[in-house]
Amino acid sequence: QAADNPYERGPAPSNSSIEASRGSYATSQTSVSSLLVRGFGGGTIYYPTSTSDGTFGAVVISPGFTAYESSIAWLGPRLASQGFVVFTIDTNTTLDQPASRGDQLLAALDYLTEDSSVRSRVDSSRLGVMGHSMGGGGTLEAAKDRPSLKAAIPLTGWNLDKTWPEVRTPTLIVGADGDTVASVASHSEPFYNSLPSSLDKAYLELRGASHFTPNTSNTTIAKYSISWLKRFIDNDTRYEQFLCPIPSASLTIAEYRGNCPH
Ligand code: 9J3
Ligand code: ZN
Repeated sequence: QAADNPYERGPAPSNSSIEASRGSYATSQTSVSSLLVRGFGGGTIYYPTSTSDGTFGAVVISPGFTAYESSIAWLGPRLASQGFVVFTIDTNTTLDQPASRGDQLLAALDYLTEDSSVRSRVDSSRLGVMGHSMGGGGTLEAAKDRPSLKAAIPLTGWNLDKTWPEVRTPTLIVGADGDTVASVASHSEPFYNSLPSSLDKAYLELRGASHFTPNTSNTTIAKYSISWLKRFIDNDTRYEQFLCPIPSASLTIAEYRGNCPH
């Protein structure tokens, strides 16, 4: 790791390294039973197997309405292999609303850093949140409630609250151009627009995508999520090149907005 950034992990990135199905770290996983925790519904922790690179930043990920952790499981090894501890969770009930999902993301972060079997591998000062749909709505709730979080990424997020000027956490909003459940016009775009203009923020609209695109492996979601988490959880400016200048529209990107440089 570079002397000027004690948090940087892994080799210098390239476009192919952030698009790859796995990063440079071999990963392990451990299940967390819902019977042994309070405040969320258990889940699976994915983490770099080696302890020789010190601690890692961590991210908790919530599924959406009626869904289970299986619906976001692909992100576990995908992100962990790049050098993060990743906790995909179940919620207390699959019908929990976004505010509850936000509380549950924070409870799971607390469990991860204080009680879990991998707590010694986690840097408790470098944490982030992600989620799909109502879990994305919960991601915004968690960031609003805990401004010490370093990164937030709602994926086709859904929330009745459209205004997020309170957020102080660098936030990447991911929407889908063909989403008819949480249309970008009613959800992701107002979320993005309402975040403070001074905040490190970005809006990625996936092209040819639906509300459920975040439920299966997706290279565009992965490469920009990895870059955002690296840039803001690890303060790893090697990843700034993938975020700024603003990526152009393409076969997979309908629109990208943001404030650069970060
Ligand atoms: O988590 C989601 O998929 C939220 C979208 C939804 O079904 O909202 C209807 C109440
Ligand atoms: Zn609001």
